[in-house]
Amino acid sequence: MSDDLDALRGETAEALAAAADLRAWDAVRVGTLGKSGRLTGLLKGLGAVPAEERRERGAALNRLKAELEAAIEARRVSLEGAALEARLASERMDVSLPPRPHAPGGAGEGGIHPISRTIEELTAIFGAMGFRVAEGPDIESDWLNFSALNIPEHHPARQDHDTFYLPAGADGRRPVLRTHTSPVQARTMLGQEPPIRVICPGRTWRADHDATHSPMFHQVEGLVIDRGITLGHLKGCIIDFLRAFFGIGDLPVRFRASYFPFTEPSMEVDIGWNRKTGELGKAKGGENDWLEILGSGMVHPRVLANCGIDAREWQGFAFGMGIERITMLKHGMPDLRPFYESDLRWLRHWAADPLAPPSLTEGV
Ligand code: 2U9
Repeated sequence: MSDDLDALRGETAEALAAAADLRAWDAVRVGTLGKSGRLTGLLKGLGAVPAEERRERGAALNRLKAELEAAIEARRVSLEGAALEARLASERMDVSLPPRPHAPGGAGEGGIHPISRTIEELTAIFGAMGFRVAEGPDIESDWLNFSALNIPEHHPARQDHDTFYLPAGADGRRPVLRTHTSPVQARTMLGQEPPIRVICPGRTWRADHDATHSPMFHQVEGLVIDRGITLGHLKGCIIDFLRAFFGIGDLPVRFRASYFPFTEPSMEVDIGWNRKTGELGKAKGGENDWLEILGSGMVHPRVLANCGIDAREWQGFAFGMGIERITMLKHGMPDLRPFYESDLRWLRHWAADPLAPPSLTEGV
């Protein structure tokens, strides 16, 4: 073989060995096999070679081309393998390490929305009392949202709820956006045997919009069904929950007779607060006042029957409250509207630390 081909083979091998990364490798490839590359130049010059040498030189050039192509490709494979190894080594992480609160892109840059945090707290507090969480759809039949709960067709409560109705389905009945989470309890009773202990947090809808009402808001309702359940169980459960949630061990709690179609007897529940400062708890002097916080009662026997439960064997209590309302009261938030406005300044101010799990006795 001619000296120039030997030289090209040797120099290309050296240049490939010296190419430490894929950029340098590509420069060697282009300089050899590219349009103006050395080998391409030699191939182009074949026409000028005397006819008697051309055949032999052409065959030698083609052998060299195949050889160089193979050497260049082999070097690419080895450089890519080394680059991958280096990346794997530099990006290795120990998933068993505890999270760092302020790692870039880590937990320090995100937060839990106050509604989500309240739901976590409700879950923790009621979970410790043996409740589990049940969920259901936002779109409900009017039977589950109203009729099963002893709110018949022309009952004024249907108007009180300012219901969003959807177009009628095949059965001619209009589905609704649930006006409370009560249909989730009805579904739970229809779907499982007692005893039952559930809380049902979730989105609810009413056609109402002002400083203290949003058309979409959140409720949590609870239901206990067991043998021998009395008003005493209801009172103990609610008092324990309110004192744990607001973190005030001696929070005054008052039960006041009221009316709901789905419970009998029914009671509204008030907590003590300071009329002047708005602080929750026992106020000093004459500044004590009561603040309504939730509704409750013993499940109406007709509701039990509608949901397939024999009221002679099983009794139960239920309660319901607004999640925004208890969140605002707990943290002293003045306005409901920013909950849904996605204003980062508000979110950063009120967001909860995702690394601090809710405790069973969270302080205010
Ligand atoms: C079933 C049986 C009984 C749920 C209850 C209340 C009392 C109540 C409102 C308070 C303010 C909701 O956020 S609010 O608008 N709720 O006062 N809810 S008892 O009773 C039920 C539910 C389902 C099957």
